[in-house]
Amino acid sequence: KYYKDQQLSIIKAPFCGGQAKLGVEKGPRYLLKAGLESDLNGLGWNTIIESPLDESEIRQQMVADDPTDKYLNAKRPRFVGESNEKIYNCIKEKVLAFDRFPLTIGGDHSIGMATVSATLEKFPNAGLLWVDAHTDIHTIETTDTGNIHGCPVSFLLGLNKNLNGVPKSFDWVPGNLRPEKIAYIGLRSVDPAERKILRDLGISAFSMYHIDKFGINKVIEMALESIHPDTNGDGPIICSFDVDAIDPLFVPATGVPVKGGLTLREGLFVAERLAETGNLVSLDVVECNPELVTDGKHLFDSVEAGCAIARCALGETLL
Ligand code: NNH
Ligand code: MN
Ligand code: MN
Ligand code: MN
Repeated sequence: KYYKDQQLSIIKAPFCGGQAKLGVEKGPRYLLKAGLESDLNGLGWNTIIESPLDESEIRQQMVADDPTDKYLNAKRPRFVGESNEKIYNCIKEKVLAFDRFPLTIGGDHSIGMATVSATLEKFPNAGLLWVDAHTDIHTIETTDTGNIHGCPVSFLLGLNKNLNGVPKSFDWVPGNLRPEKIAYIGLRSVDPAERKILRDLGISAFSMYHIDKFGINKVIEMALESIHPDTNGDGPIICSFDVDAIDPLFVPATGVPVKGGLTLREGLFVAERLAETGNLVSLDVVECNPELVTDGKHLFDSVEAGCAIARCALGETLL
């Protein structure tokens, strides 16, 4: 509906600087090694791969650990800001400018500030569905861990704009997403400062409690209606899918696992429902860390779940 006939770009975003654990930069390579591109081609997509960041350079920069790259508690603001600017420019200039669907594979979730910002410029009316165990809405001042993968939503909302001394590396972020256009699904780990932001801004948030209470189908309908209230949920949708939304029983290879999450089916149902709407304009699949496993089955399960989210959202199970 929103793009030329099944033209797809897979943007590899091998970034790890938004959190502390090495290995998440390997996510894109592992998802592709598992056959993601040919699976999507099998669904009729014409695929190009974009590589705005170099995996080994990113890893080296992370290991080198520049101690001057800090802002208050926040770790590596320059590394995060500059790397994300590259992803943002790539998506704008090489993907969206050619009317291609952006599927961005991470990488840690800080990259959501780049992918969502880029897509919003093409679809200003789009709503954002953030599927995650966490809200990732800390400001650069409230973050207790200092990990900026817990902050991308605050950047999208422009909450870091009027703070003193925020590094220039984030100047490219438009930060004009309105809080009414966001809905969360899958929450079960929200820090006190994040809870306050959610409440103050009145952001729609569906936690695991709501999923148990209403069922995943009803929750998705409520989430879509809340981001597109005037059209009964109909309108462009950006989905940023953190694999840690799904229970660690199914996706153990992720940096901040939280028990009590979505079943694999519930996670895939979200993706399938998005495909069914025909309204999906951008998808991220992030936070798969192939290094955080103790056996091969855990690795296979986690990578396969990431691929399945992308396949389902791009139409695999539409009949
Ligand atoms: N809220 C925590 C923090 O700010 C955890 C964020 N971790 C995530 N988010 N994986 O998706 O550090
Ligand atoms: Mn996240
Ligand atoms: Mn998360
Ligand atoms: Mn096992």
